[in-house]
Amino acid sequence: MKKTFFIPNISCKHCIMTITRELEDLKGVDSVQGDISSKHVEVTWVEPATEALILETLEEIGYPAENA
Ligand SMILES: [Cu+2]
Repeated sequence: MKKTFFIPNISCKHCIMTITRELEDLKGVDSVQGDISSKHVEVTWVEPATEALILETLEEIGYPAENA
């Protein structure tokens, strides 16, 4: 699965680093590519990771995603 999430709280490279680290910790997440200016993060994953789990994790770490 591959999806781009819009994360309004992204403001600098540290936000991208935090999001990348936390999402890559999830089993099944293959890659995380963030872009500061567009506030978009592209995530590639396989099971057991799920979109719901990714959204939940983003919420927990203070970077809730909105529909792009
Ligand atoms: Cu930041």
